[in-house]
Amino acid sequence: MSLNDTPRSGRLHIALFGRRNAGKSSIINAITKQDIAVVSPVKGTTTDPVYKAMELLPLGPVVFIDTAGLDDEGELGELRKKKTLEVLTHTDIALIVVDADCGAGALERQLAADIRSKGITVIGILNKCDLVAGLSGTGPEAVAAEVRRMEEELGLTVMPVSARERYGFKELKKALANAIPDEEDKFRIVGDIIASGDLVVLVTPIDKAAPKGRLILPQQQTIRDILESDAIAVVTKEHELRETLNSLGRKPRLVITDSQVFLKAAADTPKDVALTSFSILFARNKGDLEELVRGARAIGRLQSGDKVLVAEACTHHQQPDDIGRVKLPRWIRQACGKELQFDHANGMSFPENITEYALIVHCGGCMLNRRQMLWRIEQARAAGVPIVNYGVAIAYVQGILERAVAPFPLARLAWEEAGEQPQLH
Ligand SMILES: Nc1nc2c(ncn2[C@@H]2O[C@H](COP(=O)(O)OP(=O)(O)OP(=O)(O)O)[C@@H](O)[C@H]2O)c(=O)[nH]1
Ligand code: SF4
Ligand SMILES: [Mg+2]
Repeated sequence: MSLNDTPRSGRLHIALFGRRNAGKSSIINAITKQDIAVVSPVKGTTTDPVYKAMELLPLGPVVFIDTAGLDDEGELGELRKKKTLEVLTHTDIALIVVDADCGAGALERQLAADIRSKGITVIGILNKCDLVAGLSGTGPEAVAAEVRRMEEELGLTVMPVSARERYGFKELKKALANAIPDEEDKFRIVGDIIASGDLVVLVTPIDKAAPKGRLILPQQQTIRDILESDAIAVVTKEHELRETLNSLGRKPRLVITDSQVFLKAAADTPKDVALTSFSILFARNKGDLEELVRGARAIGRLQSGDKVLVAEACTHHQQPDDIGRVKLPRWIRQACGKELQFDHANGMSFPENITEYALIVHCGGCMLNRRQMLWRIEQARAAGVPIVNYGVAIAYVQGILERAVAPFPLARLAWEEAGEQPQLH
């Protein structure tokens, strides 16, 4: 599977809007440093929306959408405008492009207001700054004045660029990265698989390792998400789970347990009640659970001599029985019964050559946002290397992954597609 096979829905959609000849197509070429879009001085060169999927640092996988000018005239022009505006139904970030030589007017003001009313992030681009700088002879000041005027008129952040001279694009990419809508907000922890009025039971051990006087963040976030769904959260320790379930009066929709007590929770939760773990919920919230389940299944297929990369997104202080350095390698060796070679990588990027690995085991990625984590998964997928995260790998080596992913149809399918569970050692 190549990078460009990523379904469009998994990528950030960035669409360019503006009048004909504003330089929308030229900007796509300048950002991507490729001649993707047709550019010409003839007004109305781009007639239909054009999609281009690519990897773009520091944004990750994106789709650029070039559109036809919104000031097009006649019957055909109206039709083109309609098609252009339809693009907004799947746009994450909209860019309004203005020709610095003409300035922004009523069309751009209306467009900015319309896009904002749909809740879509929007940034202004003042293009052809080379012309303004050249004309007035005052250079950067003239550009700055024009940017201020446009920011006031449209109520937007405006980035000055020249697609012809190819400047301003590093800053524009940074502005895009900052404008990425917070996906964690959109992507629920459990809210999408429960309904209002549902009972959800949470099993949280209170042992020596638990922090004093409070619940840990994933537990708090899960309770919050349940309450936001108008569902009912019942919190218990593992020892009281059976009694809790008996006293509920009706079947809960879901039991969510700390992975450490999964086996006890599984024994005490009737087979017809869905059971999962906090780590599985967060692997799904912060990544691609299906892909991670496929990665876990690859543990059973490892061969002696295989190289496994343990990747952590930050360089945290290492404990004597560090999970990434000590515990996980031991558990994985035990689970597959093979002699494996473990390499370690820490920090924001994968090593150059990941194709030499039979498996990547990634940390939970608490320092990464969903998009960054998805991008790493994407890099592994593109290189044909299975990838799993700590939470899913631990569930697998404990033999609990199958039940823990059962509430999620796609992840369950990913489990089933991998065939029979090999005998764990
Ligand atoms: N001086 C200058 N000219 C530019 C710049 N960007 C684009 N142009 C020119 O402006 C004209 C229109 O550029 P396009 O990129 O085709 O504009 P567009 O917005 O895609 O136009 P339509 O597809 O017709 O809507 C071309 O002749 C470009 O060479 C720039 O930064 N500076
Ligand atoms: S889970 Fe968080 S703290 Fe642990 S290595 Fe990954 S980013 Fe660092
Ligand atoms: Mg064009």
